[in-house]
Amino acid sequence: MGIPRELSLELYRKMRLIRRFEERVVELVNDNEIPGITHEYIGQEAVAAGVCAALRPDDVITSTHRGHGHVIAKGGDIRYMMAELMGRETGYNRGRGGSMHIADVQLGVYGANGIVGAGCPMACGAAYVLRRQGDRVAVAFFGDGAVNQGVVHESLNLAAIMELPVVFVCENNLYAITTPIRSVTRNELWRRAEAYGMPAHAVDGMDVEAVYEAATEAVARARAGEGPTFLECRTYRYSGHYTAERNLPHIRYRTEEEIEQWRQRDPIRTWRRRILERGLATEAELDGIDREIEQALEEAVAFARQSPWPDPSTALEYMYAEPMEGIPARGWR
Ligand SMILES: Cc1ncc(C[n+]2csc(CCOP(=O)(O)OP(=O)(O)O)c2C)c(N)n1
Repeated sequence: MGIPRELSLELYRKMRLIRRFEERVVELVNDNEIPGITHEYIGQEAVAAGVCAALRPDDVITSTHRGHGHVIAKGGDIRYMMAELMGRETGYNRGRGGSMHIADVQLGVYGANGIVGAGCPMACGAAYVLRRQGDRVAVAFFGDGAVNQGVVHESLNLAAIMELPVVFVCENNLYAITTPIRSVTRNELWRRAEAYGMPAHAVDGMDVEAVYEAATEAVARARAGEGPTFLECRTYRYSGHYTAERNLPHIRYRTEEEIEQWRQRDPIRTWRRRILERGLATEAELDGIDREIEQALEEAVAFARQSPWPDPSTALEYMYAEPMEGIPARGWR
């Protein structure tokens, strides 16, 4: 019954890796080894892990400013991620993109994105092309705040009328920076997508199994040519909107009690317990996975630290796409 052993352990491993990667990243931001700030995904791990487990390697995703979890769940290499965050030449984007812009086209990661909602039209565009090439699927991850962006509504409408193979994954963590969703959106988020004519429903985003099952169904629909689905995954970020929020004690928009209530439903702890209850693994086996993750993390940090900085003389490289011969046919050249 339920998810088989191998996948159960893989989901555990992915969620735990995302959590520990981010905890390590926060330490490195505090130590100024990672410049600037990052947006933590801690608490939301079940969404990325559950959705990406339902995908094939050749499917694609678009991500958000809170994208580390999505990239790791899609199979991203944490050595290249750590190097990217530290601004090194060996990073996914040669140190130019940083935390908010990790992309790996081969891996099907069409970019994390700092523009709220912008991943939705990108996923539609990708899906439009993918559909002509076979049965690949595009997933757009975005937050509850993005649901009030016009571009998201255009994307939902377009995907519905064109029956595009897209799964819209809204991670409703209740807040857009400090704005509670209830103060800007009256009805249930999934109902808006339903109005555009696609299956849409709410999912427990703290339960990786529920997310995996909902995503599997949505992906199967898309693959079969039956068009888009909208999943509102109800989840919570334990940390502030971004790393520096902890230095802004006057910013108060949620209570300690609320945070604690969600922590009680921690997706990793819950899943670990369920694995043990189902007899799919022993404590020792799960501890072994935890240890492997710690080692992989330290290797990633060491890899990044030993990697060279980009050569300043190349600062202007990779700023613009190379124009393709003959496109546009007439125009600016
Ligand atoms: C188009 C656009 N408008 C505003 C912003 C500023 N901004 C950055 S993050 C954010 C809130 C996003 O909230 P949500 O979509 O719920 O994602 P979450 O941060 O909760 O993951 C806003 C308004 C932006 N980056 N892009």
